[in-house]
Amino acid sequence: MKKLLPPGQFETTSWPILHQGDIYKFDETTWSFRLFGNVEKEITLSYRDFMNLPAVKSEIDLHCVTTWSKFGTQFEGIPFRELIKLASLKEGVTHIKIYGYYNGDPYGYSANLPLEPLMGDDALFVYKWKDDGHDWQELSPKHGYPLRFIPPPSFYLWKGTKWVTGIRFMKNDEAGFWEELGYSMTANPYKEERYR
Ligand SMILES: Nc1nc2c(c(=O)[nH]1)N[C@H]1C(S)=C(S)[C@@H](COP(=O)(O)O)O[C@H]1N2
Ligand SMILES: [Mo]
Repeated sequence: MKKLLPPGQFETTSWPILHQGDIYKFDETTWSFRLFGNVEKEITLSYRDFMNLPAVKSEIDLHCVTTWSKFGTQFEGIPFRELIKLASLKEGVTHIKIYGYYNGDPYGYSANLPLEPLMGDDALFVYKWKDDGHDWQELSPKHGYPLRFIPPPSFYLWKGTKWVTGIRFMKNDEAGFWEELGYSMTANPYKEERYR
């Protein structure tokens, strides 16, 4: 895959760790994932339900708004589109929010995204990764174990919610955790959309 460094970014080969709050401790007995908002019927998945969905492996570049970019990382995970297949969306859904754990609140973190660009192999709920310096391995708790979202490379990495707990389907765009604090709604690194 060709490397294209977005403006204002530098390349790193390490995978830095960035988040607010404490690190979620996985407990399969209490873990669940909700599909809610503008859907005909809300759905709640167990960890087993989620992990039984078809998975893919793909290489996705990471661009963090703090200016590091990491190229050539491979991820294994469940494509966003597999979750769409489970939910019947109401007419007019254009955006989604992916929720995740933050300081004891399962829905304390969120990031908004448009629905349309998330249908490919580069929008994954990830549980394994590898790169040139690391063989295939489980995602560590710090990177979002048991499941974290990795967005397409046309979005900064704060759109990649760790410790995911649900997707809300929306008829309007709505700010998430960082967007409320002044970060970009659209967050395209190639257009250097950092703030709003
Ligand atoms: N639940 C949760 N997910 C989160 C965050 C967070 O604070 N809480 N931080 C985001 C930000 S700002 C970034 S840059 C990426 C960093 O992912 P990494 O630590 O795996 O590199 O996670 C994103 N996902
Ligand atoms: Mo970030």
